[in-house]
Amino acid sequence: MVLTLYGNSYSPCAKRVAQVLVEKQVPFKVVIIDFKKGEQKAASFVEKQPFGQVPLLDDDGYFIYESRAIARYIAEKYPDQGTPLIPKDLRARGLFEQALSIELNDFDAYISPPVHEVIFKPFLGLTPDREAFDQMVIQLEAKLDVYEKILSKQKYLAGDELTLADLFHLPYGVLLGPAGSNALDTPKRPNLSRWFKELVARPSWQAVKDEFKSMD
Ligand SMILES: N[C@@H](CCC(=O)N[C@@H](CS)C(=O)NCC(=O)O)C(=O)O
Repeated sequence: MVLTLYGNSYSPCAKRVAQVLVEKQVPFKVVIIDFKKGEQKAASFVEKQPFGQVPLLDDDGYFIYESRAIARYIAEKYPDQGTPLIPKDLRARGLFEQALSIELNDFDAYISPPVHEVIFKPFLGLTPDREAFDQMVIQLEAKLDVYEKILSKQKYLAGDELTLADLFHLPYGVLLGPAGSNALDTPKRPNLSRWFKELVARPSWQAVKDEFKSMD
């Protein structure tokens, strides 16, 4: 049975999963969860995703949520098709786990707050605080300086092969420019810019970045 992904076009996390499905050449259909109608908090949805959030994946009655966990499930379920996104060798896998931790703790934790401040607050009828945004970006930039060092020695975050850890940066990373910071695309950090531009240009990202739609 074809996989079903619940989400919508406003959800960076749902796009994170959609991109991995495209990379792995796995057909999927989508069910749109309308935030304006509060569908993510409906009892029938919360039964499957107790936090009342998207994305949620249904694989023939097996339900899994949390975008990164879903992505790993997909990459492990289809190891021999599409792009290999999880290294097999023990040491390469260790560095992959390291890169996943970096993405979560040194990137996501620092980029989500400024993006929420400027991009998502207005959806909730709240006014963004530009000064707070600027302060948060300063903290993010300190982390990106470390990324620059890492990426000056290797092509990707876990080494010279692309992994899930790289792709996981995209959904929030692409919102930083529209939010008002060029921290991911500046001559100050040429290797970071090279890496991020290459990720953005991937056909899988181009296919999912705008519209949340079935691909089967
Ligand atoms: N850590 C979760 C975060 C899920 C999340 O924050 N989802 C947002 C959209 S990206 C959502 O459903 N927001 C609606 C709400 O919280 O009511 C993941 O990676 O899947």
